[in-house]
Amino acid sequence: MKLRIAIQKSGRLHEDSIKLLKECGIDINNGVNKLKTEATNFPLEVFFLRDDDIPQYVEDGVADIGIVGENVVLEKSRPPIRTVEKLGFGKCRLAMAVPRSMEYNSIKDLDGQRIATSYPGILGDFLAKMGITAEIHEISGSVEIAPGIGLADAICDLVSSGSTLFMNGLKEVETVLRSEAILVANDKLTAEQQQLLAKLIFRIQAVKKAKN
Ligand code: PRT
Ligand code: ZN
Repeated sequence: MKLRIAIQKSGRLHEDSIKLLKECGIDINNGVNKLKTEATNFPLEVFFLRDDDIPQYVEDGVADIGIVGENVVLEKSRPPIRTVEKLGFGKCRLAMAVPRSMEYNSIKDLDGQRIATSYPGILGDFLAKMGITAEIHEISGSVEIAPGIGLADAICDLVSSGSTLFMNGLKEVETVLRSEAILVANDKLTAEQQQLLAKLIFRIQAVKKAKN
């Protein structure tokens, strides 16, 4: 019996995910163009996937656990699957931004506006909670250019350093969500898989402790 973990195939979380496994003493053959590989010294099978697909794979039990941004889990898996550990990398925030020239005093200024985002679910919940009615335009990439081309009045997108917003003439005005990479798990693991997961979590916690 093996534990199957889904991690990002390439992108911002790929290297840190592999690094975390290594730091946990788990050696994997890191085949760049492979869909999956196996650990040589731990009963772990590793699937390389697009981050957007990871919540579904874990929810369906095709993978038992996964490493993915909390933002992706909250958007793609509603209600979200079980988070077992925060991992401390991939930190960012989902934020609202408006053109720098726009006068902005409070979230009420977004009432009736068009907001472009790749996170319509999380944004919809946030606006409802804030009592704001806005038009959500879902776009899959390059959200930051939407105000400049007249597609939207505001955006809701991931931010880390803020330089992308700056370069596009935008200013950050509200934080919708703080996010980092998390370890998620299917809720129907066998007893044996749960034991393996506990072992992995124990090692992850030791790695985190050593860094503090
Ligand atoms: O191919 P695949 O679908 O797997 O990858 P992807 O392109 O969808 O995701 P990827 O690799 O860009 O991001 C994976 C995860 O990293 C995200 O889901 C977040 O959890 C996390 N993360 C952390 C970020 C950022 N920081 C980040 N800055 N994801 C995206 N960005 C983008 C943001 O969308 C914007 O375009 O970086 C730009 C802003 O960065 P700053 O530094 O200019 O503010
Ligand atoms: Zn993606």
